[in-house]
Amino acid sequence: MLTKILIANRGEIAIRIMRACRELGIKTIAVYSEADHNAQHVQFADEAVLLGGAAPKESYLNVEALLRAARDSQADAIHPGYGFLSENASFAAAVESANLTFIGPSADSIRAMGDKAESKILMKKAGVPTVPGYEGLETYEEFLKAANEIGYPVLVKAAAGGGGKGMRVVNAESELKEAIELARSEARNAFGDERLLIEKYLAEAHHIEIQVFGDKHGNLVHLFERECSVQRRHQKIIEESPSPLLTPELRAKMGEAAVNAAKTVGYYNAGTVEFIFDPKTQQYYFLEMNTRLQVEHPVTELVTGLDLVHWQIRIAAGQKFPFSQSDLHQHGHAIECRVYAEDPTTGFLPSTGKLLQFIQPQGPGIRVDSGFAAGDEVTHFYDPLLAKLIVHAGNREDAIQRMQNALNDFIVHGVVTNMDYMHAVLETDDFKQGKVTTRWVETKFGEWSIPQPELNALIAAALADVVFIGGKAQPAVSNETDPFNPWKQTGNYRN
Ligand code: MV4
Repeated sequence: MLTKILIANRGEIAIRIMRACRELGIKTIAVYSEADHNAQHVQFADEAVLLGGAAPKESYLNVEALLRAARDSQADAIHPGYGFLSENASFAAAVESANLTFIGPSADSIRAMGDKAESKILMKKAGVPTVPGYEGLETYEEFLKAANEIGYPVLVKAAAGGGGKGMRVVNAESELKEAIELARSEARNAFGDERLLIEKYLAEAHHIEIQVFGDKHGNLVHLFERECSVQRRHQKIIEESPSPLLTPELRAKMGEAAVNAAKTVGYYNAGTVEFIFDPKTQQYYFLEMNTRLQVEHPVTELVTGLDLVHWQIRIAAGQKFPFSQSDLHQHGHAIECRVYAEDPTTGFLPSTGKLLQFIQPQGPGIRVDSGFAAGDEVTHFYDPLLAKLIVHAGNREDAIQRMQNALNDFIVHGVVTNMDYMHAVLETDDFKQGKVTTRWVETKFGEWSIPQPELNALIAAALADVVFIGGKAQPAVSNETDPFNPWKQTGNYRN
């Protein structure tokens, strides 16, 4: 078994991974940038190593510094979390070459799935349904012929891309030429690779993904689906499991397709196969595979009762995954809301500053994964994700209600958050009926505006912040007669 793991990440996911390590009796090493000296993930770890400057390239993307930190602190494995280097095949290979265990799939699996054109070709060969379209086209004439054959609207995607980067919808022939040129230069700038693919655009579809899990002995299962259709600019905001759309038959078929997709690249550890699902035709198509632990993995954990990070670590250490497909079941309903420090009234610009209050909701069926505490600074250097609020209940309706109550109970002062916005999404009939497609937020939920808080609420919030001095919770009235008062000071109390 592994004894000491370096977590090559920050924020909530670093802490999430460290929790799992502690539970398994494994020591943890945090890494951090100059902007993260006082970050929660640094305080949570057994040891911490400074990588470099605030810019990700100098710190969390700095392969040399990470490998040096692992060697100097005698780690035996590296967990990459999500984002940063988690889907970098060269990094995975470099970790293994340094005689460390990479907690994730093989470098070859990451590489095979990293290229959207190559992975699509692989999937077609394996019989996994893909969206009708073409790879490997070059001239405008070739694209024109393909588009006419497919039928508009079509979608032009960067072959090297993923997550929606370099993607362009083309509604008619008149838009095709410009779309190809724009997508090409975007792809060249973002990935240094201008190859494009073209396919049918499914406008009213759901984004449904299947969690897969495999060990290094050839066992591979799926852990059911997550519905992730509530997105803005390719950033998911609400995820849930089960999907309100899937029948048991469809779920089984998609699960099987996902397992086949993963087997094609000899996959082990945690992975996610993304599908686009057309509710009209009930057809599902492979989009891409994410070869990492995902942000929304807690939804699957609550519904299956499995700790995915525990199993990632055990599998990386060579253990067998002991469950077969028939052992796995979905229990109840889970929803995740991503609480971002961003302002819905400014087009969701990041909102930075000191967290004057940060009081997390509690109660049965409520989980909060966060990398922040009151007094912390939210900076512009990194993702503005403050916390993931995850609820679990017996059924979808109860889970929605539980989430709305938990959002109401989550107190954040000092930065603006998207919590009111998410509360309003959960309140709509479309969401309650499970009718939210990938374009719903941006096309049908545009007119939402922030409700004005009551004056009394503003006064109460302002008073609450006044007693919050220097980032430390302090009582409004200091009780100097209490011998155990942690704030008791000699001399002048005010600072
Ligand atoms: C699509 C699609 C519809 N048709 N492909 C988005 C990110 C990447 N994983 C692939 N994505 C999509 N591919 C076809 N052929 C819809 C999406 C998509 C999406 C598109 C526009 C706006 C929001 C979206 C959210 C999720 C998926």
